[in-house]
Amino acid sequence: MSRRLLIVLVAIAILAIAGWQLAMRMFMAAPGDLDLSLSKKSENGLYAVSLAPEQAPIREGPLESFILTVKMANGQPVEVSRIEIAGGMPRHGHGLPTEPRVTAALGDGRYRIEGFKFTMAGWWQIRFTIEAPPGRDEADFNIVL
Ligand SMILES: [Cu+2]
Repeated sequence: MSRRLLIVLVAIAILAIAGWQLAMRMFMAAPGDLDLSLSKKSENGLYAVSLAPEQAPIREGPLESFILTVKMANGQPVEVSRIEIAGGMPRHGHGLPTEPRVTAALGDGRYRIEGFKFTMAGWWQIRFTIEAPPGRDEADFNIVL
């Protein structure tokens, strides 16, 4: 093998490794401007929704539960008839590995939601769809592990 060919091959290998590392960083990283707030208005402004992990910090691996609090946007109580839960990792194109569900209505608009399992580090998104007399509305939360 000529010295020149060897240099070209080494350069290609270095570029390939750097490219791979950059790709992996993109794959793992959450966008820098991600909204990490755990209290917000639902998308159409109907409800004030907040999410509190029952264990802190949220860990990769074990089952996790949250308390979701739903009120009218002005803070008044609302009779929630249904909460749907969806989510996943937007950068990875996969959903939640488990099917979390509401296991208790605790009063004052608070609901315990159990059965989340964050199987990988990175950016997770959780979407709650809330049904109540004022209408159906969604709230998305971002969690970065
Ligand atoms: Cu993933």
